Amino acid sequence: MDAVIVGAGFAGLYMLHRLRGLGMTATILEAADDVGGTWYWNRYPGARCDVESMQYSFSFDEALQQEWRWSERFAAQPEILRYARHVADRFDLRRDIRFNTRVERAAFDEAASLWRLRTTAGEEITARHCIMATGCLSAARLPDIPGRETFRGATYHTGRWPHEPVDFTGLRVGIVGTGSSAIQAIPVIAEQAAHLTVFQRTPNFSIPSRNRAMDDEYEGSWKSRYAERRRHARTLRTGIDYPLNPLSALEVDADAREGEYATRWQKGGTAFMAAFSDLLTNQAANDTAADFVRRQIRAIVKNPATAEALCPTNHPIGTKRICVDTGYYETFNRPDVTLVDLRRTPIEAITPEGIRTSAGEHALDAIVFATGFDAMTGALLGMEIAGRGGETLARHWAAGPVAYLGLMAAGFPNMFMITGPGSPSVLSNMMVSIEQHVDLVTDLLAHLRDRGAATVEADAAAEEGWVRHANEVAHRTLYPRANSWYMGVNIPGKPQVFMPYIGGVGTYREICDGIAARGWEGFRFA
Ligand code: FAD
Ligand code: N01
Repeated sequence: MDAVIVGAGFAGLYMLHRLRGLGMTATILEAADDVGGTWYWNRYPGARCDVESMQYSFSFDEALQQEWRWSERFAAQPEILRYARHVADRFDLRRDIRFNTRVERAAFDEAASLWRLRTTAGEEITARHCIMATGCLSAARLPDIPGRETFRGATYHTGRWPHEPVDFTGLRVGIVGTGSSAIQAIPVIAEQAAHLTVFQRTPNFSIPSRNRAMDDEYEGSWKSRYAERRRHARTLRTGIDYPLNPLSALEVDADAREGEYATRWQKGGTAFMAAFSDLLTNQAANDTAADFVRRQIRAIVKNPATAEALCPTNHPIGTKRICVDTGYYETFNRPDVTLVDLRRTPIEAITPEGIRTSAGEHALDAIVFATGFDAMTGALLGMEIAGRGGETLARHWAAGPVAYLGLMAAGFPNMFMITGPGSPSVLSNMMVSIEQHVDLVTDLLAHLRDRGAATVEADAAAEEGWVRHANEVAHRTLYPRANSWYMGVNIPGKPQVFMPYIGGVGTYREICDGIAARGWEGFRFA
């Protein structure tokens, strides 16, 4: 086989399609029993995208983007999963996907110039190229709370939600976490459960989605010039086409600033963070946006103590992934929803009956862990990956992930990581970043073939230079000030480095295109 791809999310699907276009033989190995990745696993109530569906979708095929119809501004998980399945069927991808196949080891055989992959079933698969499309947010993480196994009721993780319906009717439900997943799930679970207790350690900023049914006019405004709008989005910092204000928050007067925030709050969605150009680089500018959102929280939540507990104060707005919700803050006005502020009363243990904090026990029938992921590196390091000389990726990344362009790690020939650490990935519309990386790998493989080489590999100096650059750019922003999963802080013992590339999707693309145009500088061919 020419190539083996690990993962059948959007990245793996598009990669397979492009490799076939090159005339290469390729197979996807996928742990799940269907395609979809994120949208296969994250079936929790309320799960939906926060990049508008007209943009959170593939752009590589004009007929596909014209024919598919989204029912809402932000599609819900079942619809996005249907879309992934449609793509797999439309491009006849399933015949080269092996489901229920988890890769546990991938090793480069230097003598044969081949990757040898081993599955948990003990099977060996070999291929010239190995493409990791294993996802940035696919290694779900349960918290290390003592007594977790002793709980008598049902437990769930948002990122490993069961396929059969979960009915919380009449139950006392507890949810641990208040990140994006929890913020989407809480309003929906609250409607069903007899009582919902939200265990919050760090409050998060959330913007209303103002989700609505798709209207023909809006859909038409995209579809009538889809290719052009997609091209434009690729040049932008986040890969999302929404109104960007070029002004600083500090160069307009207070009324104008308030007006801008109010308009964006009313329109909803992550475009709020594009209200001014310096919200993520200037603390004083950022404070104005954070203050605005805190005022909205206090206006929505009727109980002043609860409102105060929900107000984030320990990180600049946007430096943890901004959340987008449907009725999140309003949910705390329900008589059957309780907020437990873990900063005041930390969790001591999970007991057979519920969750015990320093203030006492909360009796529960079910617990939902919305506790996130070992992001960006978790799925990769969940396998044993060995490159030249048996060097493992775990050792190579002992001080934090390093990779040239976030695409290839030095010493790991012919192994590519789609949206790997050091690329814009999670800071962007991931569909744009996935397509860009897959196209880049396709071009690189075509180049390799044209020059008659067997291997391509990142140069160690190029890798070091890229990591230095990525760090410099990150430290020009406010992002490293937050204890976020971008920094690896949520995983005990994980090296704390800012993992995604923050230079912007458009800039990153220009850099990659320049490198390719100059004969793939920083890559070694043999
Ligand atoms: P994934 O979809 O994560 O797919 C990776 C696949 O690899 C999985 O199917 C997994 O089972 C498989 N795999 C991993 N390890 C192995 C192994 N060892 N062996 C075999 N198979 C393996 N991004 C946005 O841009 N906009 C959004 O609105 C948005 N919403 C999100 C909502 C949620 C709830 C989450 C969790 C993430 C969201 N994201 C969003 C990010 C999302 O992960 C990406 O947009 C995108 O779906 C990633 O696709 P992928 O193919 O790279 O990875
Ligand atoms: O995970 P998270 P997520 N005790 O890591 C808490 C994407 N996504 O699944 O902040 C108590 O953000 C933790 O608290 P703290 C998006 O990129 C997108 O919600 O560590 N609490 C935090 O509140 C997102 O960023 C959408 O103090 C504990 C929460 O659990 C990423 O996926 C929807 C704890 C984890 O939040 C991850 O989001 C969903 C403990 N021991 C996901 N351990 C969209 O809307 C952890 N926590 C598109």
